[in-house]
Amino acid sequence: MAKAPPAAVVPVPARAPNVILILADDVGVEGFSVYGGANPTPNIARLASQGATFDNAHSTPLCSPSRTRLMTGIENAKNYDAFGYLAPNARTFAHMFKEAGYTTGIVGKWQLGGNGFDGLTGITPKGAGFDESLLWQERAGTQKGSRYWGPTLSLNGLPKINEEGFGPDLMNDFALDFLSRNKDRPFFLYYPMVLPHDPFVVTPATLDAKGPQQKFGGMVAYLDRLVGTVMTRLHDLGIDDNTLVIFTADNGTSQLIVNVRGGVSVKGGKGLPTLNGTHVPMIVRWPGKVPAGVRRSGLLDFVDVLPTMAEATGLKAFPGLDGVSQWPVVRGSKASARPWIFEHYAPRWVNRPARFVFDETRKLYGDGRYVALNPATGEETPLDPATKAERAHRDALQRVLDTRGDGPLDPTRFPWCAGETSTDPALPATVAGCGRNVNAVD
Ligand SMILES: [Ca+2]
Repeated sequence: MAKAPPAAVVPVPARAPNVILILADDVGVEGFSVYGGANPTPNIARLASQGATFDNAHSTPLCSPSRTRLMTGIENAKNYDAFGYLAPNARTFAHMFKEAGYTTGIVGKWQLGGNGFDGLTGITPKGAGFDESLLWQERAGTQKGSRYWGPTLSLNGLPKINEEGFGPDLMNDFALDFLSRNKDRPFFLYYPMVLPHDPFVVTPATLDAKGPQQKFGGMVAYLDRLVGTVMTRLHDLGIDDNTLVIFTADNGTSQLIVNVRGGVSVKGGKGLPTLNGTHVPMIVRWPGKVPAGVRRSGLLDFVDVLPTMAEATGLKAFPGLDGVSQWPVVRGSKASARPWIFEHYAPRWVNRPARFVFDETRKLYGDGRYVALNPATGEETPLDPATKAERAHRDALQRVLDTRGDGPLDPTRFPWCAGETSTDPALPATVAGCGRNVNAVD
């Protein structure tokens, strides 16, 4: 008997819109001038001046949980199994585009193939729906190598060790080449940049930078410059008006870095379930389709990105997602698409787990802490819900926490300490630690 033919790919029209999703690594809103930050980032400001900028968009506090959430449109309680890992059977936004006939590419950081400590082997870029890839940390553990100078990369699944060169440049060259090669057919490019994550290094444009703070500033400026080259290439290829571009970041800035935003010093909150851990840039640009230079105040959760891209391009999002489309908010026909954001944050990697829910003004943590939010400064101020209105507000958030059905938080923080002596005899080494840090953990 003849084998069944492979599932037919529905041909997309040649003029179906392209999509580029750029994800910076470890930089909150305070890192960008368009959000009032002191770092000069003119290219990202220009992107914002040509599109819609969300003032209240949130990732999770850490790399892997954010990537899982962004790529699948599903809340972490349901499909986040370990740090540096995404299950091989996961359905991602790349599948959505690929199954619609798009050419799909990814360049930058992967970190989903397994963390090397728990025996789990995660999804491959190909398995996640990407036709082409140039990635750092496609495999975990000791094989990671450098992402910056002389980077250790994988090209379409095969090792590509570079003795020299600056990783972000090599990756950006791949991105630009991908755009040029695919200008005549619909494409999806996911560009999870490695910048400006630590280690803080000099860039080709800031070879004299000294100290983490100055180096970080140079890395953000370099990131901005690379985004500018992507936009220039789109323009030069004549596909500017047929391409949706989204720029965001995967979590707050490193806790080692202090940025100035609107004259206020903002300490990075990466890893923490606070505003400075989750408040990230989100800029959506598509000339002719998205109004230019507008701000959006409604809440946006990373789970919303997949359904938003689906509605924008006329594709069908998978059923059962936790995200909602923000496309009506992007376009301006609606002020807000969601009343709250809930996160089940159990990274199983260094940082303490927490559950929390927040709306535009208040946040309630699973341990009962109730705080007022100031997204402009990142401050969270503890509140005593003494008034009737405040009690009602708190109760409404409590109902969200009570109805998530997400189960207890996994307390694991140091998976590499399994089987070693705990620093606290009352707790397992995977919870309390074993006095051994893992370098360059993410
Ligand atoms: Ca990150």
